Amino acid sequence: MKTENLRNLMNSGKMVKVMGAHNGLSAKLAENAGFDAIWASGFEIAATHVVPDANILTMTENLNVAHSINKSVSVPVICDCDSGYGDINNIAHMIKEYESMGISGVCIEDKPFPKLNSFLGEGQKLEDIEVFSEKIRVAQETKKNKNMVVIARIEAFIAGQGLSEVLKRAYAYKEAGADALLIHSKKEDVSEIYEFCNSFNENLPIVVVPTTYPNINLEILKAHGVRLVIYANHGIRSSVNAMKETFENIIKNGNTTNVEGTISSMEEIFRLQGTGKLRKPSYNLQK
Ligand code: SPV
Ligand code: MG
Repeated sequence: MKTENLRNLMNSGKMVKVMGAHNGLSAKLAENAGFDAIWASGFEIAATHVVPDANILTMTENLNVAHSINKSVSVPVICDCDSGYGDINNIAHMIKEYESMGISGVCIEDKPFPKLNSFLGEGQKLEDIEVFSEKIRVAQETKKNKNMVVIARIEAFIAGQGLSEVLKRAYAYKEAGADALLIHSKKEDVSEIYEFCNSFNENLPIVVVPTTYPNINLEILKAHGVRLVIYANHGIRSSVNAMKETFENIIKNGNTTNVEGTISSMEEIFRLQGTGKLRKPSYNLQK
């Protein structure tokens, strides 16, 4: 059902707004704020384990978090599956596992295993086009639910390549059966995305992650064929700042008086936990 929702959203013509999350609570807050879907972010999940976003965590560790996220929200969840945790056999296993957990979409990027976060260092290595195309084909052949979305993520701009390499990959991955293309860019403006959209002559939903180019206009992006926008890391970045300030303030003052006005109330957390839905037993045992 959620999977069908994601596919319908993607084809609805409206911009699908997706927020990154790293656990059930952050996903719930995103849903409550009005986001259409959740991005189970590899970067955020790695950060919450205090390890680099470099395939240090296993597929199962990421999947466990994604499962917890999926159970916490009613909107669809798209999982960041890095480069698919290995070769085509790892991809087939991954799709079976993610599908069995009710995950609505997976995103696989065209970098070799182990991947490195796109914003780390220059000269990132790209996977061979044929190797990656086969990963997409195998992902599509493996899934049982035809609505499950497989997003092919193109890292050629990230690796410092030009438009022709990005286009070559985009046509190859479309041919291999990708349901959508994530065009990643680390430029400080949206120019590479528009450059791609203006040259790509296929009707396939485009996904963007505006981390380094925050100043986007959703209407203009939509007019260029962008259908999903993923705000990939703003949850973890806002919570780290908030916790740092609170913790430092408490260490300095030895009490929590100064922070009580800025932190959430216990009642708000009780609400988020669904405490009000706890059942009262019908029996009344007298001691
Ligand atoms: C993530 O959120 O883990 C992503 C997006 O893959 S990025 O950090 O931009 O690579
Ligand atoms: Mg990632």
